[in-house]
Amino acid sequence: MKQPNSDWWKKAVAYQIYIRSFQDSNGDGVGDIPGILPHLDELKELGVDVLWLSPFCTSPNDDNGYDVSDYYSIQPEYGTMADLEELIDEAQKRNMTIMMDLVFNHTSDEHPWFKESRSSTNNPKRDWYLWAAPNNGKEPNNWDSFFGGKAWEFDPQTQEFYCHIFSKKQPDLNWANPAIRNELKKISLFWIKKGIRAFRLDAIHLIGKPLDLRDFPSNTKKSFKVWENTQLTHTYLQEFHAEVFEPYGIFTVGETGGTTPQTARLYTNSDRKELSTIFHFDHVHLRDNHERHSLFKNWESWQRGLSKKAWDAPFLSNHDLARSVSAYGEEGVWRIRSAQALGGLLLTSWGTPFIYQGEEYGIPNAYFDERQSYRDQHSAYLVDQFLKHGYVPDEVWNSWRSYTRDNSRVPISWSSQPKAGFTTGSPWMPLHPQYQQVNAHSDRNAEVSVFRFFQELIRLRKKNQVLIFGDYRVLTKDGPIGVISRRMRTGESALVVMNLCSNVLTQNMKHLGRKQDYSKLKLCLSNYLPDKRIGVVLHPFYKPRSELGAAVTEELYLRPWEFRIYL
Ligand code: ISL
Ligand code: CA
Repeated sequence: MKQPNSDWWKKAVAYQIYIRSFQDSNGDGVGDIPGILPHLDELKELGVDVLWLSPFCTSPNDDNGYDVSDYYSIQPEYGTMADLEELIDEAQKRNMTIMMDLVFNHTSDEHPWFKESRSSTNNPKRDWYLWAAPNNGKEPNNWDSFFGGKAWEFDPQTQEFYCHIFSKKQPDLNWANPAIRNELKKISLFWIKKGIRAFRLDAIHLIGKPLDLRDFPSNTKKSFKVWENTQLTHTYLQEFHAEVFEPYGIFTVGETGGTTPQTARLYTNSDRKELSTIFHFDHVHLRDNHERHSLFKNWESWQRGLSKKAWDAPFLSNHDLARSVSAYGEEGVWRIRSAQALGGLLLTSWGTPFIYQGEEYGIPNAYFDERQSYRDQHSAYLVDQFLKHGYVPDEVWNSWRSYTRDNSRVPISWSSQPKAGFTTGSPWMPLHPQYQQVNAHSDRNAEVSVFRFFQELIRLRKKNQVLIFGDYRVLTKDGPIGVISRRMRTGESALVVMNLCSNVLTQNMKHLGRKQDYSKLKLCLSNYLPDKRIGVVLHPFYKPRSELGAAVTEELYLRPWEFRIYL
């Protein structure tokens, strides 16, 4: 067992497994818990320490497990409690920790609590959810749902509305009721007893809804602001910290949309005793706004914002987003180099980095040709809304293919074998159209490999604490060239240099930072160095001007998507 209160997770690298799409073990076409076991060794080889598993509790699957109907049992299609216990054990043997995804903002409408709650206005569990009488025959207030439409559903039986910030099959819990908070603590302790030492807290920024259920001000476009990241949310989290997280030394990451570096610090400043760290989403909107060239600028502003007294949980993709190489890199000739460089940005960041399954192989978006290949009904609903509002169908279709969260839910391409090595049956969602060329097996055996570069990055990060704890100073702010200086009080320092675009660029170092901070450093990693194992120069068009051990030159010549570390 990990030592309570030690910050072991600060040195950790985390990896997200979306169980459904990771590996099927029994041929039913759905990824499952036993399917994870045979991959533990390669995850260990990669260097990851924490495995975040997407929700595995029993669920009617309106939202792939983010709608829980029983917090104490395992979704049958994912396996049994014994399978999960075995996974926890096997992970522990390898010194890895399982992070559980707690979906506590809402339950499924099929959860027995909700069934009771909706049965009558005086049921003892009525107050476990958010019910309100109609306002002039309409919704009680003007709150919107993230999945489109209003956040209220009318229930004919008792003639009142219940609140659902997500789908109407995901009614929101009433956190103001202490009975609910006690139930949720009991659930957390049940899983802690099973050996879980890390939690990801789903949509946790939404738990502190204003008690008066007030309207959002008419001058804000969306209602999200009134119930996001409120003071009440912090109060509830402090209670959980004292009673659940702190006593057992739990690593927590809260999913907190709508945060700024300032408000993020309220959650993660350790003095406030709330969460170890949070996921924030500023950078994921860059692509929607055609601003992905400003990734570095956005990224470093958060890094600076959190690098004092707070801890970040940097990520580039997850099960709700497009593939990172498609969103911020290049899918064509520079796919591999850009996937490597993005991995570099991620794995040298301040905070506990989260890799999303498949990112370590540079898997791009799938871009299916048929609409019926996609599965997520909530993104489909949004598309229909756009069409209804007169958007051009081709444009909607193309942007859907780029943005839909189904992109990251396509089953992992493990090999060029039939069914991509994911299943022996018929997969729950179509396989990646490129799986024969782009897959885990071919990447690991290629001359230029994303996996091996990630592995090298993690190895260096763990060996050189300056890459984890060193003071973070950014020397170029605007990108696409990023230069970051890291420095420990002991004098140990590092220089991280990256070119996040497909052009050759040069960077003059003359007036950048304090020369003494990096004049003695030597190049120890680049994605353009000859691979030691293969012993060849990897890119035929560029001479390797940099050699291992080279010093930082006054003029840095950076190839497309080159990523370097000097130590
Ligand atoms: O709050 C947001 C933006 O400000 C949203 O992005 C929100 O955080 C996000 O949609 C929440 O996602 C999580 O909860 C959902 C589930 O569908 C997602 O898969 C999950 O990651 C409902 O449980
Ligand atoms: Ca299965």
